[in-house]
Amino acid sequence: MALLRAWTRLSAPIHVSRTFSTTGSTSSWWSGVPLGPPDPILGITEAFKRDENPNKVDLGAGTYRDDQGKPYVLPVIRKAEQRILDRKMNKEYAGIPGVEDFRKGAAKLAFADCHNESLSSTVQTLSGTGALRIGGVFLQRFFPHNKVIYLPTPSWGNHTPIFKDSGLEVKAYRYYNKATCGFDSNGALEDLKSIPEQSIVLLHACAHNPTGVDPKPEHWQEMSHIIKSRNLFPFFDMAYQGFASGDLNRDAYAVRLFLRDGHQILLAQSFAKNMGLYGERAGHLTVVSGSPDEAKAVESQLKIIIRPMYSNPPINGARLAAEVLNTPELYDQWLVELKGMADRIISMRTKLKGHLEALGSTKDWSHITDQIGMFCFTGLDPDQVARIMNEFSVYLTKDGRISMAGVSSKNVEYVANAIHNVTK
Ligand code: IK2
Repeated sequence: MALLRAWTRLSAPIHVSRTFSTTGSTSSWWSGVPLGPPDPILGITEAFKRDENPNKVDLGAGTYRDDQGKPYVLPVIRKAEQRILDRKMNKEYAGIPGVEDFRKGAAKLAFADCHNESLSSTVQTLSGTGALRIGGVFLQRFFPHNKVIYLPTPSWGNHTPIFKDSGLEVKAYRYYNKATCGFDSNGALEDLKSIPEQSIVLLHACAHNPTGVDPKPEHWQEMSHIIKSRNLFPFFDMAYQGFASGDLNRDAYAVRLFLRDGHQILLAQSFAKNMGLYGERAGHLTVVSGSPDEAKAVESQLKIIIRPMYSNPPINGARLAAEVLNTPELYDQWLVELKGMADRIISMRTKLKGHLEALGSTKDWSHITDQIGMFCFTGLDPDQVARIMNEFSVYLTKDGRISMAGVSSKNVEYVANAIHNVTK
């Protein structure tokens, strides 16, 4: 009690000092701070929470739900958690580049036999976002040419702020064809051919967010060729390995192709979706160099970037992921559970399209099943999005993106009916 009284006395002047007189009027240090807009993706979840309609459906944020609509912790993660607990490990700092077993496992998962360890600098990051940000700052400091990054149109909404805040200039290349709801291969290839040489190009390795539209292998081959011959630098964002097709190797096709074609790349990985480690923030960044000495220098600079930002990364998520990646029995179990998540999403795509057709929709919904991964770019325009939210309490992003992971056996018919009503 005495301590509390002392604290109250001590803290009082601090509070008073925040309100002060400048030009005769009372002001605050923060009176000039403008109110920012809500996050375009996470703001949807907030609106969903406020809605009292019992039939409401949240298809905004990209987080996996089971068929009961519940958040899903993979049983293999529970098992890994128990094994780690049983070991009674200490809580020491991991060191600036993070948990070593995790870094080794993450690089192997992405690159398989295309991996030359002595040429790679790797660091554990604060999930995929952190990998993009550390990579962005590294490019801003050390990319020897145009500090401009070209993003596909559209791209994940956070890419532009991440790279702008990293100090890069952000430009765009064509990617999505609105007319076909598919990949704009002509537009993308044409733009890649005209981007100024020695610029940076961001590529979604698989399960493109927000469109769900991926280039075919032959498109990737052509893109790799153009990017090489035009002396562009590829930065891969791989947030969905295994989550797109259910097959880790298939989803890593583009990354491995580029390595085999002799590109030096940057790769951002996230374990949020494929291991369900969202809030654990387990991510990874690799920079591929031209020689082992270069790789050492690059790693030293990555550490210099990280140290004043957050010093070193959290250990729990990385330990969990490492346990799964490096224990054969757990790894095999993970493959099954990962495929289970991918297959449930694929089956919801088929059901959603089927219900729309059964309701008599005359529109072509084949893009729902052609697209891949967590998201479906429905083609709903902003008015239709506003209507489906207001009239049916189905929440999605303004660009018409729905998270297929939020569609379940229980709500798929309701969602189809809502889409049909606003599009007929
Ligand atoms: N890169 C891409 C392309 C992503 O989609 C994400 C995750 N986005 O998920 C939220 C949403 O779009 O609704 C990331 C990177 C980074 O995710 P994290 O930082 O959680 O690993």
